[in-house]
Amino acid sequence: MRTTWDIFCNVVDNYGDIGIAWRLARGLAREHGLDVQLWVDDLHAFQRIWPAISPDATEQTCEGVRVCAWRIPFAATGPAQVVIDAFGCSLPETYLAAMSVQSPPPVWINLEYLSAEPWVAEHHGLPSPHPRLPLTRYFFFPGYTPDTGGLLAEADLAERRAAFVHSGLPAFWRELGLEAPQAGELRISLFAYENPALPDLLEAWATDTRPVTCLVPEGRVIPQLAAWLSVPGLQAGEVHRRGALRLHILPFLDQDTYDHLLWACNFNFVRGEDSCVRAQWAARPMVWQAYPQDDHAHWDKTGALLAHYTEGLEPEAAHAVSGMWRHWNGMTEADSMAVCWAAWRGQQAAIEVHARAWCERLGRAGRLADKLVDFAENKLKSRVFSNP
Ligand code: TRH
Repeated sequence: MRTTWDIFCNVVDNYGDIGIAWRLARGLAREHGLDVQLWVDDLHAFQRIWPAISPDATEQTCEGVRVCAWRIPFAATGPAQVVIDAFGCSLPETYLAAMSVQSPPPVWINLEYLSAEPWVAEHHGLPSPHPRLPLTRYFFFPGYTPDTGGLLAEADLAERRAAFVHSGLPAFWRELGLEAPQAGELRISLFAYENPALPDLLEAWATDTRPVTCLVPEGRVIPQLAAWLSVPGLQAGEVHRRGALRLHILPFLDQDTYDHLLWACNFNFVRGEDSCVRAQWAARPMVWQAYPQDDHAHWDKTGALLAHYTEGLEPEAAHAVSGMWRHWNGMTEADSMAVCWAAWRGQQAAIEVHARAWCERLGRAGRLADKLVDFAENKLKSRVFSNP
């Protein structure tokens, strides 16, 4: 019998929650042969990143995962052997009550947000007893070191990327309606939240000495781009030129095609959590915009990843990377964006080499799905022995 897993995903904001839950669910089903059910409270958001999802279906099977609409009141269902609440979403009360009388009780895991901060390793795997019910919930922290929950990645990710870069690029550019890049052209993908640093970055690209093509999937940054271009709005398919800069508006892509975009571009601007990890696996230079939090709590996260990411880089290249990341996240305005961009351009070759080396190093943290399965299987075994 295959072990049953229920993953609960409450879409709070944007696409990160469902993006991560979906990547995890399909990985568990495909690579670990598990019987996975994914409960999602916003199938419309899900459909944006995975167009095969029907937003009105109560139940559907996709990529080997049973996708269920999480509605209120919650449909009565027997709990799975392993229950994941992604990012601390509250499980339905009726489901919790059923968990508490199941024998042995399910392994209950709260999948936490990814961070490179040092405290993550100390908290990874810690138990927390439920205040009322005879249940224990474990905190599972993804992270960048082997003593954390590791990072989401498919087992064949590196091979698929290498094959794509080797022979898939011409067809990919055609699919997006672009010609192959000309010599010296820089192709940049831009996925960002609204950002006061954006107009100066666009200016820097427009005045670059070589051609810059910026590819922007439709999203939150579009109104700012339209304002900078002095146009009333922007639609997918539009192309605008300002000096050396050519801006291409793309439709919002499905999750796998977005990966291809990251693999195809020379430089990726990403945001939040999932695209940040995917950009690192793309082995290309990147700039991360952390999800903005109250009291600038995201600056600690940015600083922690930046410190880790720039380890081993020559000081000038590390300075160029830090300058871009810090300016882009509003952490400093010591240098103008024009200065940051010139520094980045000056160190581009070294930063490209580093991005490839960093991608190799990332594997040391381990793959999140493997670690989660090991963790859950160990707990399941100990429960079977203590509940004959
Ligand atoms: O959408 P996000 O800003 O999500 C955020 C973060 O995860 C943040 O940590 C969390 O607290 C907040 O949501 C609630 O960024 P993220 O994490 O990169 O997720 C975007 C997802 O969308 C990712 O799976 C990639 C996918 N995507 C597509 O499928 N197509 C696209 O065209 C683009 C640009 C992204």
